[in-house]
Amino acid sequence: MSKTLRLILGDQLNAQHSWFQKVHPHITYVLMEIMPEATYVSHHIQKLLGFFAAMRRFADELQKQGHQCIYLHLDDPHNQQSFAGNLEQILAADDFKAFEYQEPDEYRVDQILKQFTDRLSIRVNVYDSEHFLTRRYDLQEFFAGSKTLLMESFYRHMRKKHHLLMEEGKPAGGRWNFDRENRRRLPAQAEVPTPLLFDHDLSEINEMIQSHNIPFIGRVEAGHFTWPLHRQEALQILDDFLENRLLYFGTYQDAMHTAEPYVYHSRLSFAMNTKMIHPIEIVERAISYWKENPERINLAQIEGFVRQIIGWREYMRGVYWAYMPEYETRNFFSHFRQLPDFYWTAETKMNCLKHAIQQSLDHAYAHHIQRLMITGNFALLAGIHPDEVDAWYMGIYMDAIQWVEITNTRGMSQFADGGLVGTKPYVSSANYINKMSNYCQGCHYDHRQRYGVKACPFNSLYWDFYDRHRDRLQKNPRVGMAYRLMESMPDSELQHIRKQAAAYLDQLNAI
Ligand code: FAD
Ligand code: DLZ
Ligand code: SF4
Repeated sequence: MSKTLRLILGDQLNAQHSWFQKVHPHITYVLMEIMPEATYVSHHIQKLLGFFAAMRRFADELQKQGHQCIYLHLDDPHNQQSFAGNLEQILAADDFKAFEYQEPDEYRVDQILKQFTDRLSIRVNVYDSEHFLTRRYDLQEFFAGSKTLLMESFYRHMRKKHHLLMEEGKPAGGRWNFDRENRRRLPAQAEVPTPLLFDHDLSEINEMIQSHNIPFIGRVEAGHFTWPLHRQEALQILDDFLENRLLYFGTYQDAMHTAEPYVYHSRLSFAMNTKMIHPIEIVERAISYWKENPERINLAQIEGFVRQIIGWREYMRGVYWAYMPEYETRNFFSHFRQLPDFYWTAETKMNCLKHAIQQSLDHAYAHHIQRLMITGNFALLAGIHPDEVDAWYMGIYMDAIQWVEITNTRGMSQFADGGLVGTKPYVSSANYINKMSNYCQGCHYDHRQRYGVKACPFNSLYWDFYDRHRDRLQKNPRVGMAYRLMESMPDSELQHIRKQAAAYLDQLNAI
C-alpha cells in the first residue's frame, strides 16, 4: 500500500466519515491550526477557541483509535502557517505517494487546495465530506431553467426524496408548511428552560491566542467555555433540545426577548457546521421523538424544525455553489456606508440593537430573527456596504462558515443578490420589532414615532429605504403594499420622514 497523506480541515470533524471506519497503517491524517484561517476576518474569541479545541480533541480521538495523525499547533515552530506550506513540508519529509482531502465547503479553501494539488506530482483524490443531503451542484440542477429559486419547492422535493414527514406520498397532516402557526411573541410569564451549556476550561488555548496577538471580537470566560467540542456533546445538546425546547420551537421561533438569548432554539449550528453531527441524524431523531411523544410535540413544531435543516440549510449550500465566486461581489442596491461602530461595542441607544449585539458579543450567538430582523434589518435600512455586513457576520457567530453565512447575509438579509434567495427585502419598521419582542419597552426611542427627537430610527429609515429604492423595488409584487401606503401619505409626512432619515444617516454612530 502506498503511503497516503489525508488533510482534515477545521470544519470537517466528522468522526463517522468512511475514512475513519478502519485503521490503515499507510494513511496519515493531518490537521493544522494556521494564522490565515484565524485572521482572514476578525473572529469571535469563542469561535477561535471552539475551532482549535474541537480540532485538537478530534485529533486526540483519532490517535486513540490507532490512526496516524499529525497535529500542528499554532505555535509549533515547524508550522509554516499555510495549508500549502505545511502540506509541502510534510509530503517532502516522508515518502508519500498520494494526497487526499475532502471537498472543502468554502470556495476560498477549495481554490487554495486546487491550486496546491495542481502542482503536485503524486496522486490526488478528493472525497465527499459525507455531511450534506445534497451534493454541491444538486440545487443548480434542480432549478435549471427556472427564473427563481423558490426554497419551498426545493424543500418539498427534499421531503419527498428523503421520505421525511411523509404519509403515503403526502405531507404529514396534509400540509407542507406550518409557518403561519409559528409566529408568536413570548408571553411575559414564559419560563424558558436554560439550554445545556458545557463548562470547558480552554484557558491554555486562550493564552496561546492572546500571545499571538490574533485580533478577535467578543468576550469569553475561557475557563467556562459553553459550546460542544465533539460528537458526544453534540448528541447531548440534541437530546436536551428534544426534551426541553422542541415543544415550543415553532411557536416561538420568531420571538425575541431581552432575558432569553436562545429562546427555544436548538443551538446546534456550530456542532452541525463543524460536522460533529450529521443533519440527517438530527432530523431523524427529532422525528422519532415527535412520533414517540405525540402528546407533547405537535406537527407544527417538528415541521418548523425539519424545514430549517433539510430546507434552508441545504438550500443555502446549493445557492452558494451555484453562484460563487460572483455571489460575493453582489451589491444590488449599491450600498456604500460603513458599519456603525456600535456593531462592535453594542453602545447604542437603540435597545433592540444593543441587546442583539451585546448577546452576540457575549455568546457568539443570536438566533435567526435577531440576525435577520434586528442587526440585518438595520444594516439594510442604513445602506451599509454588503462587504462590511458580511465581514461582521462572518466573524461574530460561532457557526459562521462562508457557505451559510454569505447566502444568509448578502442574500436573505441584505437582498444584495437582487432577489435570488429572498423574494423581497427583509426590512421592517419598529412595528414588527415591538410585536415580536420586549425590546421597545426599555428603549430610549419611541416605537410609535416616525420623526422627532425620540422617533425610533427604524421608522423613518424604513420608509426612506423604500423611497430611495423605488426604481429597484416598485415593480416587485411582494412590496406593492409599502408603495401603496406611501402614496396615501400626505406630502408633508414624507418630507418629515426624509428629513429625519437623513439626520439619522448622517450620524449613524451616535444613535
Ligand atoms: P435553530 O433555530 O435551532 O435551527 C436549527 C438549525 O436549522 C440550525 O442549527 C441551522 O443549521 C438550520 N438553519 C436555520 N435557519 C437557517 C438558515 N437560514 N440557513 C441555514 N441553516 C439554517 N447559520 C449558520 O449556520 N451560519 C451562519 O453563519 C449564519 N449566518 C446568518 C446570517 C444572517 C444575517 C441570518 C439571517 C441567518 C444566518 N444563519 C446562519 C442562519 C440561522 O440564523 C442560524 O443557523 C441559527 O440561528 C443557528 O442557531 P440554532 O442552531 O439555535 O438554530
Ligand atoms: C474557522 C477556522 C479557524 C479559526 N481556524 C482554522 C484553522 O486553523 N485550521 C483549519 O483547518 N480550519 C480553521 N477554521 C475553519 C476553516 O475556516 C475551515 O476549514 C474552512 O472554512 C473550510 O471550509
Ligand atoms: Fe428598536 Fe425602535 Fe424598538 Fe427602540 S423603539 S427597541 S430602536 S425598534
